[in-house]
Amino acid sequence: LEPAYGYLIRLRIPGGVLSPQQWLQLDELAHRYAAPSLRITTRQTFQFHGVRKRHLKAVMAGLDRVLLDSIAACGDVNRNVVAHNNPYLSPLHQQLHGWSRCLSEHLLPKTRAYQEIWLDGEKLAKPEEEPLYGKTYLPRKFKIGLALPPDNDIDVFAQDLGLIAIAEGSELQGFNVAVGGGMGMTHGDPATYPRLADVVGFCPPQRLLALVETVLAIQRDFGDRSNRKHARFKYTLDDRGLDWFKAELQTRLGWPLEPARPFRFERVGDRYGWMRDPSGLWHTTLAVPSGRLRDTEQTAWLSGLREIARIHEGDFRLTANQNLVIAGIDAANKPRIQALLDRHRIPDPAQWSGLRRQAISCVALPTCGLAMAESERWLPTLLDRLEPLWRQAGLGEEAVNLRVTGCPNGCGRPYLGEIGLVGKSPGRYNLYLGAGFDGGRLNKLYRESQSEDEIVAALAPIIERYARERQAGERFGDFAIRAGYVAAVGAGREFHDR
Ligand code: SRM
Ligand code: SF4
Repeated sequence: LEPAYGYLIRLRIPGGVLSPQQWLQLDELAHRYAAPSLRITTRQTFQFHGVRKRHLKAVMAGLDRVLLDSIAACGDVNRNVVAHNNPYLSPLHQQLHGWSRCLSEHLLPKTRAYQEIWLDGEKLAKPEEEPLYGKTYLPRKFKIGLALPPDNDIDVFAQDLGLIAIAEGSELQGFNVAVGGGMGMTHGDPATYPRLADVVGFCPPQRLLALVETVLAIQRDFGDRSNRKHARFKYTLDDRGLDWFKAELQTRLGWPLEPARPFRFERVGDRYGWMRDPSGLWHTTLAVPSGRLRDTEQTAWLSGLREIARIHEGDFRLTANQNLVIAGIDAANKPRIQALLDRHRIPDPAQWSGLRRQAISCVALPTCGLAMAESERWLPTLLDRLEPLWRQAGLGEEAVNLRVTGCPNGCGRPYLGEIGLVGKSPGRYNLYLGAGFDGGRLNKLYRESQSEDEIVAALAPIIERYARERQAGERFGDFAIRAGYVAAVGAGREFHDR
């Protein structure tokens, strides 16, 4: 007899796009083998929680039947590639999605071990060659994301390698290349810190695969393998310098990056509600609290989306903010889909304050073994206390980025929150303020180890003052700096400076 452990299975879904048939299969697997719940992650994919050991193979086989897998969704490899995915915002979406798939496939480990172990594939007779990852793989996980200005909906500067699409009209010219983003740190260890990626140049599409592979190989060869807390690409770059990196990159590639091209991000987060694209198709972005899809008394998420998948002819798109787009709906199907959303009480974020709309939380307890405090289960309580303050101050619709995590690893990218809360111990959080609304500036510690009451008490006067004194168009994070609550953080290394 052994303990009935519940396992986590994370899928690889580059760019977060799923067909209705794949949706129905995931729903079926969730009902048979998981909570039943599906959890949209901050990297545009799904997790099943609580899968029993004896069911792991059945889930993997079920994924395989609809051409999905969980390869490289965890481990010291390139992780799920995230991409801008609001098709109504740009005709370039398709190209970015194509690139996310292409990069994900290109950087997959070549081993057939997954097939052998989970899918009763052929027994591997001899050790395999891993041309890119070698025998020891990468020193640490590696993350790639593709963004399309003006929307920084994937938090491109939080990626190890961020690719910022540069377009002229509907023509993709290439990508600005940003290197060395990462969120994770350890409380009380200033040698660890969140860092935003630096833009180092521009790369045309035909050279992108070579570029991406070479950046990864540089981290493979120079990343610190002696200390896992210092093994991410961001530390390799800070230890050796950006000039060293650019020189190494050019030597390996045999050509230099072109100078970075102008770009401007305006916002992070998703745009909700119905939108019609120029071809006449409709898309609707749903706000999914903490990305958790399950049937509750308030909302029948799984049942509603299952019924929609049965009649939907477009696709489903997961966002890197844990939300969901039902995309490519023709005009005739729109009223039917809206009726199903209503019948299953899927919330309409138009009714929500700007604080609730942008909120993200990581999973944390009860499933995350690294959690120091609640996050997903606490967010509704926190919002119920902060939202009235936001509304009473007259800020109703005004958007602000609230990010909560149960520990400093940063899975909800909390150091990009204009209000960031990071678990310190049960019921206690560090409160960070001052991140950029466009995802281009980290926040900074304002108060340490605060209880829920203390957090509300600390934020109430700042919210009131912001409502009274903000300048035209001034964001909460910018105001927190101008009003002197925190200093602006430049480089990640300055994150802990007092
Ligand atoms: Fe994460 C570890 C959940 C996105 C930084 N993350 C974990 C684990 C697997 C805990 C563990 O190692 O035992 C968590 C599983 C919890 C659970 O019960 O489900 C976990 N991470 C998540 C997800 C599900 C959060 C969410 O609420 O959506 C996200 C899944 C992403 C995916 O689909 O691949 C998730 N994790 C992130 C992000 C955000 C991102 O990638 O954009 C980060 C910060 C960015 C970065 O990597 O720097 C992140 N997770 C970490 C770290 C710290 C890494 C570091 O450099 O220090 C850990 C711990 C570790 O790797 O040792 C971690
Ligand atoms: Fe777990 Fe910490 Fe990640 Fe939250 S931030 S899911 S508590 S590892």
